[in-house]
Parts: sequence; structure tokens; C-alpha cells
Amino acid sequence: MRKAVEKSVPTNHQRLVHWVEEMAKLCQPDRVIWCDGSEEEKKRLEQEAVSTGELIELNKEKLPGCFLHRSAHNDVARVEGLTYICTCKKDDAGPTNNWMAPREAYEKASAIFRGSMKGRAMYVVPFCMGPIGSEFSKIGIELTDSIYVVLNMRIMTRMGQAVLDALGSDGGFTKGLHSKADLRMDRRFILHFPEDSTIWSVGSGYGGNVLLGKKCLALRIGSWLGRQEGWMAEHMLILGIEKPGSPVKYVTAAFPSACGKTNLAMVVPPEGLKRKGYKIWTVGDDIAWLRIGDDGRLRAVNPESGFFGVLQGTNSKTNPIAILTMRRNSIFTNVLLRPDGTVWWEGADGEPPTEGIDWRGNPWRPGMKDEDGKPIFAAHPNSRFTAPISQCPTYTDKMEDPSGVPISAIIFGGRHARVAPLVYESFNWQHGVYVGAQMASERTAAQVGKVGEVRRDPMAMIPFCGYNMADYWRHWLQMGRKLKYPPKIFHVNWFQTGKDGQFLWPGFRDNLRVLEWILERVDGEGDADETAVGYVPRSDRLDLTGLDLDQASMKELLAVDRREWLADLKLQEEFFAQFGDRLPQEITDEKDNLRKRLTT
Ligand code: SAT
Ligand code: MN
Repeated sequence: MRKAVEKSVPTNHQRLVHWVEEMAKLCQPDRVIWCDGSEEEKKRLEQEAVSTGELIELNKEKLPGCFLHRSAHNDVARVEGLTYICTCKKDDAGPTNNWMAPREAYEKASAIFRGSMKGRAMYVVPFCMGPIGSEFSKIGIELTDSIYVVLNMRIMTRMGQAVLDALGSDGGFTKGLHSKADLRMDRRFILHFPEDSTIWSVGSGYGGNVLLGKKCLALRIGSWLGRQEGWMAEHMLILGIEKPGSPVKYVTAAFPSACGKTNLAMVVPPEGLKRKGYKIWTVGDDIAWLRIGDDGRLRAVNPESGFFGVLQGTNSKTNPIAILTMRRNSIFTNVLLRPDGTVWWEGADGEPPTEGIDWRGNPWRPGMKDEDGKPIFAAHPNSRFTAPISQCPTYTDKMEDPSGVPISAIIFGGRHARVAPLVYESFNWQHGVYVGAQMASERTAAQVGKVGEVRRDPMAMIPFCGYNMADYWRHWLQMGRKLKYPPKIFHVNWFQTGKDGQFLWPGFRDNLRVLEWILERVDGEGDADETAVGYVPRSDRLDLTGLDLDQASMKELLAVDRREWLADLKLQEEFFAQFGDRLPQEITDEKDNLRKRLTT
């Protein structure tokens, strides 16, 4: 084994080589292949995956360079119940994370990894999160037995020989080990060892469970490193908004998975705003790494280089930019295959096809029902596309700026039918941190579990914070104190419903109307009413040109219902109580102040 590894080793980083050998000894692959990230390698891997059925090549004319992948039926979303933070002290993981002692976790997973790659190749995938050479960036190495993972990582990260070169002979890196093993749910674990900067993922082949640069490194390990090193890893899109005559302003927004981050990151200006000449630049759709710049401002980098976006409901109306982005060199996961080699999902452009092969690989026709009489979906609700950000029509080369983009506003938001108004602005940074900490949202198909159930999801980080959330909020508070020019913090809710259960706000591109007000506030303009929860726009302040929305609905959208807020405060208190003494006093103070404002 030793020889086979060393023959083609393209690095003189001894620690790295040694670790790869050790992991190969454990997993016992037939071959160890170091990935260089080249075109030639990509072609070779695609061919191999097509020959085994791991990938299906799509219509060469209509979708050049595109492939379809079907994951196992029991492996279609992140598994939060099987995701662990493995710190020496349980309290360091905190009450919102699953915890396992590191030694127990290594032992349990070793038993599954042992021999798991027999008959397969182990790919060594060097990747960099963030522009190579930037002070924001972090290097990881993922060892995997999945070509699907290698090809996705090639899109989602800067991957290959350039990363090994940047690592040199002694650079630091996060160690990632992944094996599909036998894809059994009862032998599946996503384990994080922040104290060793190590990630072990076994028994899954799906998205956020296995693309270790994404949620595992860029958020869970990243958030841990961020606290130690004085920066922040957040579940946020990054968007540039350009108004003629002024410099581009950048905002970040934290929404839970499958709540519209990708759509907002690529939003097309609606009528009225288009006439004013607004332009949008997409820097990132899922993750932001934030540092305090020499200029005293918060600066953001998108550590990723691709999108892993939701397909259900994505079409030329809801997100035309995404549709243009995924027309070539993209990987589609768990969608319907049409006879002509193109793909379809619920909510895609056009009528449902009359026939096709569904995401499970079975023949499909519209209107089909299962034994329980439930409709059979053509695509899984959490079906995804993977596409390079460089193909996005709103791509900006600011994305490669090693010092990041300056952030003017931070926006929090959830999917919450009631309670939160369309938009409100926090009174200051400390209050804004509390606004993020009390976020609540309904569960989506992005994680295994009951869809629709409301849960507290502070900063949209509940599945992704790699340490005790009480310490995380303390870190946020400290960052605010260090910032000379802290961004203003806002909260939005696109998902309010009226008495008839219909959404009150049209959402999608019209969300930019709200962002316009947010940027006016950043500039010290934009009229607002001071309410118990924060500053809310006066109902005539949003530019509603071309929008068919009556004054009554607008009023309802911006209303603060004291009774609902007081009822929600009770739920907040139960949630915060789990953190005991570790909860920062500032959070308690802000909550108490809100109660006072609501009752006087
Ligand atoms: O599955 S991923 O974690 O990559 C996508 C998401 O849930 O946000
Ligand atoms: Mn996400």
C-alpha cells in the first residue's frame, strides 16, 4: 500500500502524506488517486462514473457538460440527527448540538470505515475555501470513495494541485474523511472534531453530508476557528446592489436552508427599481466568512465557488439567473430524466412531461399515486443543481477579492407564517444580535424531519454552529464591539400569510423593494416608525410600482401584533433557558427590554 500511495504523491507535505497512508490503511481502497483538478481528470472521472451508472450524461446539445445523479432513496438530505460535534467537554458543543466524546466517535466510525473502500478508489481532494492565498481562506483535504463527491467538490471549491502548492510542505489543513460505505442509515455518521480540525463522514453520499468543504468545514469547523481567530463563519448569502451614481453596496442575509437564499442572491430588479437602474451582483448564495477589515468595516468572502441550489420551484420566473447558470457544466441530483435527455422537477418551466424516469429511477407519468394514494413526485423536494458561480450572469470578480467585500447591512429572516413583520431594523448591534438569536423558522425538505414544524433557528445556524451557541452569541457581541463601522442589522419575513392562508407578500424579485428601504436606512434615510420590536418602514415608504398590493395587506405585513409577540417570548424563554449561565446577559437584557416595550 505504502508504495502505491507514494508513487504518484504530488506533495512533499510529510504530515499530509502520512495521514493519507494511515486513512488508506483503515479504509483499504484498491487505489489512492491524488486529484489535480485538471480538465483531463474531470473528463476521465465523468467517463468512469457514466460507465458505472453513478452519473448519467444529459443531452449534449441542450445541456452540454451536464450530468444527472440519483442518490439512494434513504439518502436525500442532511441528517441532523446523525451529525455530531465531538469535543472533549460536552458543554463546549452546547445543548443544540448532538455530542459524542471524540474517542468513542473515532472508535464507532472506524469500525464502519474499516475496509469500506475495498474494491474502490480513494480520491485525495485538496481544496481551498476562499480565494487561494487570501487571509480569509482555509485549506482542507477530503479523502472520498465517491466520484460524485469529487466532481461536486471541483465545482464547489477551488480544488486541485494549486491548493497543494499553496499548502507547501508544512501548511495547516482540515482533515476530511468520507466513505459511502454501504449507505445504511444505521451506519451513517457525520462527525466533527473541531479540536483536531477533523471531519469524518460515513454512510451517506448526499450534499451537505459529504461535500465536506460546505457545511462541515465552512460552517461547523469554520465557526469554531472563527471564534478562536476572531472572525465569523455564517450561513449567509452575499449580494451586491448597484444603484446608478453610487458605489455597489453589499449585504449579507441569513435564512435557513431552502428559504430563498439562492433566489435572493440572484434577484432580478422588479419594475420601478429596474427603471431606476438597479443592478445586482452575486457574491455568494449560502456561506459568508466575515472579518474586520483594516478600514474598521465588516468584510465578507464567499468561501465557495459554486452553487448547490434547490431545484423545486426554480424556473424562469422565480429565478431566471439560476436557470441561465445551470445550462451547462452542471450536476443535477434527484430530478426526473426526460426521454430526450433533459431534466424536469416540480415547478420547473413548462408543462410536466408526459413521461420520464423519476428521481428513484422508476418510469413516471403525471398524476401517478403511490399505494397510500399520495402523488409520486418526479423529483425529490430537496433535488439540487451544482453549478460554477463563474457561469452566473450576475457573477462579479469581486468574488475573487482576497480582502472581501465591505458589508453595509446584515439581514436575518425565517419562514414564519405569523409574528414577524415584513421587515424591521434593530436599534443597534446588540439588539440586532438578539434579533438573530431569537429567529424561528419552519422546517423544510433540506433536512430529514417533519416539514413545516416551527423551530428556533438562531442566525439560521442551528444545524451548523460547531460549538455552544451561547458562546457563539458572545462572539457576535464581541465582534460588534471591535467594529468601527458595524453594519446595521435587519430582520425580514417573506412568508407571512393572511387569514385565508395565502402569502401576503409576493416574494422573489419583489424582495428587492424591501432591500431598497434597507439601503436607504443604511444611508440614514428612509422613513420609519419606531415600534416595540424595532424600526418598521412607514407603509408608503416602499416602492411598490407595478405591484398589485392593497393598503390593507401592506398594513398587515408591517403590523406588530403585541399578543403574538408576547406569546412568542414565552417560547423564546424556554429555548434560551437551555443555555443556563452560559447565556450572555446582553441577550437576556434585550429580551426583557422587548417585553417591557411590548407591555407599556
Ligand atoms: O445539503 S446542503 O447542506 O448542502 C444544502 C442545505 O441544506 O443548505
Ligand atoms: Mn445552506
